[in-house]
Amino acid sequence: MGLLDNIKGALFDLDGVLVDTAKYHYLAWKRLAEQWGFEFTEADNERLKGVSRMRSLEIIIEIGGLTLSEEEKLRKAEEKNEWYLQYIHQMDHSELLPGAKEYLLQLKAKGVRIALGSASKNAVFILEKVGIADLFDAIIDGTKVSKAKPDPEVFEAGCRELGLKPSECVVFEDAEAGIKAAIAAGVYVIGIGNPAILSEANRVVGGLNDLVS
Ligand code: B16
Ligand code: MG
Repeated sequence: MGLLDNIKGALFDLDGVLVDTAKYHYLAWKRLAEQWGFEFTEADNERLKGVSRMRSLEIIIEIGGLTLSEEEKLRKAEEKNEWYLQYIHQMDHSELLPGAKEYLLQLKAKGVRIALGSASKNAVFILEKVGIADLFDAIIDGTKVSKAKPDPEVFEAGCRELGLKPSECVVFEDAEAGIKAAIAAGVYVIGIGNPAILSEANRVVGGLNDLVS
């Protein structure tokens, strides 16, 4: 715990760390798969966590054994996003994961600077819906980076926007790709979720509520 007492910056992934938007991504992707006439299971959905929208679509196309032109891919990704937006439009503060807001407030009270490091292009909208947007000193999301996790770009940009060195920061991540991205950026990473899946993280906790004191 000593390390967490001395950090100057904290970078948070969104889906799976602060909110559970994976269930809405799942519903929207499933609807697309049903249109195509194949089943998309919750186990398949695990492969999409932390992965960009276009890469997610490519995985689904692979599962369904389909071939799409680049133009069709863009159209289908847009269609999925419209359904996803309808789901997340209903979100409110009750959808924050346990301990998320409390932990952010606790870090802020200690003077720790806070950044978002998410692959989502809908991140700002979601932060506003659940009422925590104003707690962030920097927001790096899918609209600001060109290389998806496991590339370190998102976390490198987060440290830079906070004006801190990677060695002064910590990343909170629920996805394997995100943990690899944090390691590649040289940031200490705390995995959120199952230790068997997140074995590359420096430390794993069940949720942010385990860190609230
Ligand atoms: P969007 P994170 C990721 O969020 C999700 O885990 C992933 O399933 C999704 O495809 C990706 O955002 C892109 O989201 O379609 O909203 O741009 O975990 O990086 O916060
Ligand atoms: Mg995530």
